[in-house]
Amino acid sequence: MKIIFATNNAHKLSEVQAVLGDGYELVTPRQCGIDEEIPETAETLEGNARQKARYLFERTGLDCFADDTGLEVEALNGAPGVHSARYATDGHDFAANNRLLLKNLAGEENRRARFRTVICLIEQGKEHLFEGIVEGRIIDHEAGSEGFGYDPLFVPEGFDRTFAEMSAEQKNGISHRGRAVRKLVDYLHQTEK
Ligand code: ITT
Repeated sequence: MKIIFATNNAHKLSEVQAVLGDGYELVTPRQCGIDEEIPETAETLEGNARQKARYLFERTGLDCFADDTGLEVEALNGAPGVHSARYATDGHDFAANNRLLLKNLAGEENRRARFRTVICLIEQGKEHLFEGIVEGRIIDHEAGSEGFGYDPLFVPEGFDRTFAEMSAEQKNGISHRGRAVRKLVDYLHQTEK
């Protein structure tokens, strides 16, 4: 079954495809002829996931979904949160974002943080939301080279390695996105029956 996934982030695409498995073929906006950046102007993850999914649905009329993810740091009152992609700069500069996060947490003892993903599926014109959360902490230096974004700084609860020190499979097994996508898969399987 083909389904459109509203992302231009290749890392996300491969993480989501791995969880969905062979039964689903993900199609990107570019493959549907949508080359412009899809607007993400809402003030919540839910709002952005819905905005991206609706944008695609209005242009294609096909089943589609989008995810929006944020890193919520307790000592920073939930920042960078919905602004995670543009924390340090206007672009998706992962290295600059990580530097700024470390700077803002310098000397801070409370390192608790969580990743939260919200997926909005539009299926036969109707919206469905799925959420995935992973709790953890921010360490004081980057470690590892797998994954993307804040992965080199984030150690999930119960582990002593960052997401960037884990294989894609290990990360997917416990991550915010893995959890949200498994809820999506459960829903899709139910509706197939
Ligand atoms: P799309 O909107 O095209 O899907 P994006 O990179 O902008 O891609 P998000 O808005 O969902 O994706 O994510 C915001 C930022 O949060 C992203 O740029 C990363 O810096 C960070 N992020 C998201 N998921 C992450 C993950 O699994 N691990 C580490 N950082 C992540």
